[in-house]
Parts: sequence; structure tokens; C-alpha cells
Amino acid sequence: MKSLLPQSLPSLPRRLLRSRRVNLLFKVSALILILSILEAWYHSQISLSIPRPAEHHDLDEPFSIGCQDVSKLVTQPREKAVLVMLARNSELKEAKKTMENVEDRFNKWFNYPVLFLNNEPWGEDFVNALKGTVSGDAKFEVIPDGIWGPTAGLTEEVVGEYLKQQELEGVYKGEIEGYHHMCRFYSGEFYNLEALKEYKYYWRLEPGVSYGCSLTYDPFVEMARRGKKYGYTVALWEEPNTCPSLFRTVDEFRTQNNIPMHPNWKAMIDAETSWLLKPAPIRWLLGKIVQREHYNIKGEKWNLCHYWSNFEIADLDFFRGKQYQKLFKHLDKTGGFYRERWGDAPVHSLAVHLLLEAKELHHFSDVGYYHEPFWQCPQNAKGKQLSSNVMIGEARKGMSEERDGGFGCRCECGLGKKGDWRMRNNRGICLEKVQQPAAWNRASWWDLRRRRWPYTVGFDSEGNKAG
Ligand SMILES: Nc1nc2c(ncn2[C@@H]2O[C@H](COP(=O)(O)OP(=O)(O)OP(=O)(O)O)[C@@H](O)[C@H]2O)c(=O)[nH]1
Ligand SMILES: [Mg+2]
Repeated sequence: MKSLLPQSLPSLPRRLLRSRRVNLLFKVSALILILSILEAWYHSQISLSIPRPAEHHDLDEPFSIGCQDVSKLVTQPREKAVLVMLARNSELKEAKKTMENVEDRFNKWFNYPVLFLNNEPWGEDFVNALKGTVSGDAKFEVIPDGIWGPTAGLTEEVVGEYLKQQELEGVYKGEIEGYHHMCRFYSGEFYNLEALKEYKYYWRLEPGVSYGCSLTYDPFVEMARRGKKYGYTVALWEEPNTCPSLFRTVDEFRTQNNIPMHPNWKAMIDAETSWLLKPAPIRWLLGKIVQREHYNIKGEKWNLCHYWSNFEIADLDFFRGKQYQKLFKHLDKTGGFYRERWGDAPVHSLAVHLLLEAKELHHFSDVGYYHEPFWQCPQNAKGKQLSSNVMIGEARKGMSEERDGGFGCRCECGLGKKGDWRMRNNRGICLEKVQQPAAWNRASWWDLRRRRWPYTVGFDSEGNKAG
């Protein structure tokens, strides 16, 4: 490049001037770099930080430690609650297995009604076989027309194109139209069913799952007593290619409705990874212009954590309430349930983190649960198994060991694989992330550096009470 300095200047001052200019350029660049690093650090460490609770105590302890004497509890009033199972006629065997198991482990004492839902008329075989398994009322409903199906305005051709594309991209179950209908149904339409109007709480069941512990208390009564609105068992990473634009769309709703970045929402944002590389302008570019998958327009990234919705115990009033239904409509009108394959699990999870407080969520860490291929199964509470209680019967043969710090009741672990006694076969890191706002023992930056993930609230990954 041609020099801009007058040729007439003697060579020493010319060199000086040039080096001063290089010097200045270097200083300005260094300053910008330092400011960018500081801004990125401030963003991830301060503006996305989640304040710890003032006192050292568990904000989300298990509802029960060990077994309870149900004979006393069954005389108490029940909540307006229902167990719900969406199923196909072809899933008779699996549905029966689930129901027999749930009755054996819980409902034979509490006799809650069970609502079976189908998008097609129920077969006589299914009704006859399942009716006999339920100790409460068994209701068989067909989902009304117009509820099970694509978002208004999407033609069959467009949906067909979307499914083909997802098949090419290898999106899990992306090519199955009925699966998209199911996800959309459970994300929003489900809550407005006439058949659910009389209830306040639901417990979602699925054909073919198993419950490995006894639940000797009423979870609905406990939810109500403690002001809980959403209960879960397993938290996992979502398959990234099923929902590239979901987080952006939910966050768009957040900003349009002036919902603040409260701690529960911040727990869904990936604050740890590569923060050095993401100063404000880069984040902004990623979010607004590049529109990268799982980023919002501010360039913040969802950590992909979500609660597995095949088990849920939740408050229907929250989900049929104005705010949640408005969010569902906002999501639905973008066509994302078909253009992508948004699952009801991430939709529910992002919604409860957006619209509820951490203390309104509950991890059912005392529930033993298996849905192919993952499980959680707590340790049995030492000395609290009521081994000869008349109502819950004799202790079972296959029971896991009793341990100090355990909180399960008559759990038989090894749910997925015989002889595998681990408390869970999925890493607790995602559970820890979504629990962050509620958990005292959440990971500090030092824990994260050393890849040490505190497990559930108050307990380490072996089920011991944390020190
Ligand atoms: N009636 C009906 N029920 C369905 C349909 N598709 C899914 N379901 C139900 O919706 C629930 C979830 O479906 P699954 O196929 O188990 O989906 P998933 O648990 O995400 O996936 P898996 O890992 O394969 O179990 C189950 O209760 C199914 O019985 C359908 O087309 N009709
Ligand atoms: Mg399933």
C-alpha cells in the first residue's frame, strides 16, 4: 500500500510516526479485545448467574422418605386428579402392563380414575382388557375431530414435504405424521379436552413403562400442599435436529410479552460453553443474522435440557391458563410442530422454566421409573421400608439394598437391565442444570471445571446425603 506520509520527511521521524501509529492500532485492538472478553465474561458469569438461596437448605426435597403407612393416608380427602394414558388399540399388551404395575405400586390404595385417550374409536378388546385393571373409574375417550391433526393452514402437501425432508435429515420420528400430531396434541390441545375439565391434576402414563418403587403417599395432595405445578422424573438433552428454532420462538414470546430473565429461565441458557468466543457482537450476529440453531436473537444458546414428558404429574390449571395457552398458540402458528419435529417434552420444559418459579417445579426423585432406554431408581431408605405393614403387604423379594441417605420405598432397581443397580443410566448433568435455580448443591464453576456434577438436591450420585 502507498504510504500516506509526505515523502519529504526525513526517515527517522517517518519511522517514528509509523511505529506510533502501529502502536496505537495495537493498543486499540488490545483494548477492544479486553473489553470484549470482559463483556463476554460479565454476560456469562454475572448477567446469567443464578442467585443462591439465602439459607443452606434443600428447596426441593423428596415428598416422602421411605414407605408411609397408607392406611392413614387413604382416609384423607383426595385431590381432583386423574391418571391419563394416550394409547393405540395395538398397544393393548403394553398398556395393560403399565396399568397393572401402577395399580400395584400406587393406585390400589388411592383409587384415582384413569382416562384412556385415543384418536381412533376404541376396540372392544382394549376396553375389556383395561377396564379390569383399574381400581378407580376407567374412562375411554376418543379425541374430538379437529384436535388431532396439523396446525390450521398447513396443507397435506406441505406437511408431506416437511416429513420427507425430516426423513432425509434423519430426524428421530420426523417422518411419522401421527407422531407430530401426538406432540402437538400433548403440547396444547390436550389441556382443553372436555374430559379433563373436572380435574385439577393429571399424571401421565404410557404403555410399556415400569414403576420400580411403591408410592405410598398421594402425590397430588403433596403437590397441592407445597404449591407445586410441574413434577418430573428424568431430565435429558433433546435431540438437536428435532427443534432447531424452538428456543428462538419461545424466547421471542418472552420478549414480546415482557417476561423478565428470571433465574428459572436463565437455568435453560448455556452459560458455560465457549464464553470467551462470544462477546456481544458475535452473539448478536449468531442470533439475529446467522440465526443459528438453538440460539435466540440475542445470541444466547439453549442448553437443550428438558424433562422427559412420558412421566408428568402436573397442574392442569397452569397448562390451560391464559399464559401457557397463549404461548402454545404462538408456537403453533409458526408451523414448527410440522416444519420441525418439536416434542411436547421440550415445549413443556421451556414453558415451565419461562412461566413458573423454580420452587413450583418438583423432581420426583423418589419415583422409580423406566421408559426404554432410560431409568431412574432411588436407593431404599434405611429402616423405613415398613416390612410387615398390613396394607402395603410383605416386603418384596427383589428389593434393592437399604442405604443411609436413600429415600425410596420398596424399590426394585435394575429396571432396564437385570442386575444393573445404578440409580440412573443417564448422566445427571442435565438434571443438575435444570435444577440449578432450586438446588443448593448445584455445580459451581470449580465443580464444572473438574467435571464434578452434584446430582440431585442434597444427594450425591451414589445416593449419599451430600456433606
Ligand atoms: N392413539 C394414538 N396414540 C399415539 C400415537 N402416536 C403416539 N401415541 C401415544 O403417544 C405416547 C408417546 O408415543 P411414543 O411412541 O411412546 O413416543 P416416545 O415415548 O416419544 O418415543 P419412544 O421412545 O418410541 O417410546 C404413547 O402413549 C403412545 O401410545 C397415535 O398415532 N395414536
Ligand atoms: Mg414412549
